[in-house]
Amino acid sequence: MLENEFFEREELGKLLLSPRISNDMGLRSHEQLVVCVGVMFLLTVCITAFFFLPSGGADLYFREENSVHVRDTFIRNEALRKKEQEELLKKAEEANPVPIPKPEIGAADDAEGRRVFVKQMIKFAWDGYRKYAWGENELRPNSRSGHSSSIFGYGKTGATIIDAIDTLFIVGLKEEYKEARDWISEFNFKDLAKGDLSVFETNIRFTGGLLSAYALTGDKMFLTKAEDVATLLLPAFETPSGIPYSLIDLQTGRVKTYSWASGKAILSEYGSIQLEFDYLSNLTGNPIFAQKSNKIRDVLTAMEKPEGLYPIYISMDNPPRWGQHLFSMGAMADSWYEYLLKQWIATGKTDQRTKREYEEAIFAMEKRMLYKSEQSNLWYFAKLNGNRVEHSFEHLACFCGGMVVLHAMNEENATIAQHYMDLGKNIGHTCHESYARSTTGIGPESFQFTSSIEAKTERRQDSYYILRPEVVETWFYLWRATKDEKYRQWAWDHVQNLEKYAKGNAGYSGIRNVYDSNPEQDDVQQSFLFAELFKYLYLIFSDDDVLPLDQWVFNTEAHPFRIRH
Ligand code: DMJ
Repeated sequence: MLENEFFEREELGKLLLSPRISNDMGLRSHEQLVVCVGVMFLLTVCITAFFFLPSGGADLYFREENSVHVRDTFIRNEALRKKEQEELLKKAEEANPVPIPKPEIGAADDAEGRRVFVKQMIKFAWDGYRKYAWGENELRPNSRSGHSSSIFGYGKTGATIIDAIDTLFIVGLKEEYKEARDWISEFNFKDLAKGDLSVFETNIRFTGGLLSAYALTGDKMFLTKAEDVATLLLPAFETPSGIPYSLIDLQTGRVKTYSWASGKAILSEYGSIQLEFDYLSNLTGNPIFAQKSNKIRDVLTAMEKPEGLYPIYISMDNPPRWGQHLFSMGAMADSWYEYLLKQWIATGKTDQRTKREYEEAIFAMEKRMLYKSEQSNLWYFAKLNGNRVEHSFEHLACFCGGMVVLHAMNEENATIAQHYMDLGKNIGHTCHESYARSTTGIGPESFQFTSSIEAKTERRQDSYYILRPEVVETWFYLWRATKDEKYRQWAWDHVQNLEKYAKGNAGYSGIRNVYDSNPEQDDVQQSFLFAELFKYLYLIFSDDDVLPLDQWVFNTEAHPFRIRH
């Protein structure tokens, strides 16, 4: 919230420096002093109070993925945040009066036109970031200022630059790529990072982004930076079991788990290290990274899984113990399954243990958690809490359609391949229904299946959309696998809805309620918009020889790594 601090300081400066205070009021010098001290006291109270207010929208959204407790805070603070954002916007309008011109939808009636249109969207969003938030983690597109969510700590580490650079390269935004490259060549993560960083997010966005920039360009600088970042994360792996802590402070070296996780690590986090670490060791010849990620895998292989399922929480002792028996295909679990499959593919299908563990895990989930809705025959993975079934499916979980299709594309056994192709189509359809059944044509964060609703939500706290990619990601894999035009059309519908509802003054923003015909924007342009949503949209309108899936595998942040053959 540094932008507010800046504005407060500006106001403070104006008040203290303005000669009109004393002249207009006709006060003597000791009275002026008393007035000044009074004003300063009041301002100090205001500024201090400000720092105790909750942080911005995306912080809450991110934490919301992980903790139900935060949802209450979210609702309570909504009105407060709205007011705060209106003020911010007003001040930003004064400070930056000329908005960047927006792209026109034009004659985008074939794949090429649509691809060019997506490229224009990327340029528009990038220009906004470049102009108003360069070096910050993310952009507030309406306030036209920097933004940072809690996953990045509180330093200005240019997350958008690193998450976006491979997309800039792929779509051919050369000037923009060059500028990003120059910034990264001076990037010193150790100096810039402040506070608690998420080990998982740093790995998938920073290490992953830099590795893919290297894989695409062959520019060694990116590989060196990727190794630097990953090396800084290594202290988090110093635990009895080797399962890493969730958070690390690079300045103090302090490592910890989330306060709400009761000392436990999270499946999707410690389980989504292997692609990056293994690739890094392979490229650099430095074995330490692969050793760390293999250790996690060995520990997991040795553990007994309840009915073949992987609970979300695990202790960090040696040997570790599972926490509460919560199972999901979505938040806090998702990319663990994704990485099992992709690690097998990334190693040129040589890692058979990983393939077997992937198949066993998905099979167990199909058995216990896969449902078909009663009225519309929509397939989805429910959540399990012990034996209690929650008929809820998340936007995050929609990635699994693409995952099973990718399995089908790589599977030799035709029956198994057909089974997962069908499942992928069904999941892609369900997630499309969650979009089609909303007012904006954009799907909510989470949706339910009950006797009265299917693929919709009536929960206010689940109705938002923060530019997530998982649904388009699944349509991308389905397009590549089937060449059914409907997947391109669905992607194009999403582009148009983004234009209508998510476009802000200088970029794209999340929306607070997908069921609102005039939705309020959350004023956050997530870094994964560039890394994932834009990339998948661009690729779905491209030919298959742009990043062919038999040569490239995407990490969970959609950063492409070369498959080892
Ligand atoms: C991304 O950072 C990654 O895809 C991650 O695995 C899950 N969530 C976001 C996007 O929604």
